[in-house]
Amino acid sequence: MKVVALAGGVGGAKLVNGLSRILPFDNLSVIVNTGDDFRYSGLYICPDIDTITYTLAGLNNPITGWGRKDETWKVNEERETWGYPSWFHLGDKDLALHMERSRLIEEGYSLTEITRYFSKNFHISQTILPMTDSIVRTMINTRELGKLAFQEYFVKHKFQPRLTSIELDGIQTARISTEVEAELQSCDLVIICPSNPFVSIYPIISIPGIKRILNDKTIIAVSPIIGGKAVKGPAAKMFEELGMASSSYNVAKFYRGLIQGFILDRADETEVHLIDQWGIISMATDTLMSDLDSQIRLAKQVIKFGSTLAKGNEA
Ligand code: FO1
Repeated sequence: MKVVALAGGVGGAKLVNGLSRILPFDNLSVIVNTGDDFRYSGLYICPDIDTITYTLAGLNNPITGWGRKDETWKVNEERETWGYPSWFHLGDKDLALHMERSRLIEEGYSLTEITRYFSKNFHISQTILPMTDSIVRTMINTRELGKLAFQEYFVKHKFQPRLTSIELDGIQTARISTEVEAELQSCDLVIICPSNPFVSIYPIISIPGIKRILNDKTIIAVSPIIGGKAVKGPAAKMFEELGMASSSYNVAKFYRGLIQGFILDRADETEVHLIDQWGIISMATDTLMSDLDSQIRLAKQVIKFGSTLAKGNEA
């Protein structure tokens, strides 16, 4: 069974890592959010692509979830002595990757080509694809500070300003790449990873060509909310600021019309019958991925559940 996973950063990377241990490498592709990408210190940074890449290469920092393990910070420290406002921390090895990507972008290579080259360099066999080669930027409108680019909101202001709405600059003219189109067309199952629905998944499913293909696919989503709380990041806070309770039920509601299946944590099992009412088949299991074993265990359950739905849709 050919699987495409839609993913943002850390939460997505954990499930993708589990999937990579149980599926043949040529049966797994990951389409990654690039709405968080930005230029910093003159460099082209793609945080979510890099988190997925480092994770599949076994090089990710297990404490932060982003960046490299066994990292040094000499360049960052040196720049801080010059008074450089380094609110976004770049380790030395990570920096080398951003420098190389920036050089290749300057030379005219697409993000899809560069991501493939990096994967090859790190001996990753699965396919990692940016959601688009067009420039789409997630902008966060806030009560206190107005419109902020995603990383300013997320890292610089530690997602403290209150969100009023989200905009995707460039979305109207964004184009699906031939690689994303081919992977989606040929897959049997799409898995929406337990990433933030608003800022990690919404940008991907908003790319005009992607949305069109998804309408014909079997899609299941895994909730990033457990017992009303986000495992990491601002998802729970965003639900509340947008006037909704932070719950798996509201995650399923957000994906209503797109997904056929939904996986939520046992802590939220009482929400299953509410979600089923919308014709979404849901399943409760342990969704917290605190180590490799739990990533693999969840991945197995996701594939088993997804296969049943995909076969049902074929019949
Ligand atoms: N997140 C932080 O909270 N602080 C950082 O200094 C930081 C640096 C960073 C460098 C490279 C990279 O690929 C990711 C980095 N992140 C950092 C994570 C990133 O900003 C977010 O986790 C994602 O954009 C949200 O998915």
